Amino acid sequence: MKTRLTKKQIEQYRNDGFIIIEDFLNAKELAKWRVITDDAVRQRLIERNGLTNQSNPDAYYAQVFTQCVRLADTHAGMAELMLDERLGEVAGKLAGVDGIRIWHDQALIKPPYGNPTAWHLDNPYWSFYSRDAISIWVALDDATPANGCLWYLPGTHKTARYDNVGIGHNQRDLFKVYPEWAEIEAVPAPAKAGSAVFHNGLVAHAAGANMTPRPRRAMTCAYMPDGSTFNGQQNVLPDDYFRSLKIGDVLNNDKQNPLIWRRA
Ligand SMILES: O=C(O)CCC(=O)C(=O)O
Ligand SMILES: [Fe+2]
Repeated sequence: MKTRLTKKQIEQYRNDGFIIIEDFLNAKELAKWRVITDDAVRQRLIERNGLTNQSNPDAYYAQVFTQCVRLADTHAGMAELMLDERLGEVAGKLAGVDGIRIWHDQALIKPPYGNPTAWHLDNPYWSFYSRDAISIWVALDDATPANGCLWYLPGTHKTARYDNVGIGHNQRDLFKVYPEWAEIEAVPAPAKAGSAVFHNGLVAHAAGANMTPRPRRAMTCAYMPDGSTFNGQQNVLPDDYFRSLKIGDVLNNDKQNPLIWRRA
């Protein structure tokens, strides 16, 4: 795993709101991530389909990607991958924070000839608001403009508010909320299998359609800076925990949001 970051990479991440790290995983690690992700997704679809977005496979959103959230909760191999301190270290150093907790992992498999992923922001969906939230998106297949690699509107994390839109049928819905972004030229983030893209939770991003007869697999994880507080939204919080929280409470439950890295 390529954990060394240059000053230039950190600067680029902070300016653009995203960065591609080529060959983040080596060949052996990539092989392991593929096997574990495939197994965890297969198991989730068979055993707990209701926890996926595949209960109605004909729905538009089901054909954007097969989405399996918090696989580390139900798959020991995935837990081992996701709890790796090195992932938190890279995320934390890019974000410039002192500690990194897992918000949720998620596998995102864009199916053959799958729908595009409409422009959106991530952090507004979650139960905390932070300008330093960050996600990792690891390509398990070569992600290209042909099969639905990510695209970004660079710099938008700097002016984003916590307003958002759902990932619906219209690519351009986000511009109803942020008309000032509609003229920005989008930048693709092609990523060879094993490469990783990190992005800020407030940067505008999207993915194109998969115009190939093969799936485009990605394993991702969203991170919460340590010390973040509850904003009143449930998102992936279990009912009991959600009901016990008051707005402003620190989200420091180590089982729900493991602290995987702390600055030395
Ligand atoms: O993989 C995709 O199509 C979208 C990914 C995304 O929105 C994310 O990782 O936040
Ligand atoms: Fe996203």
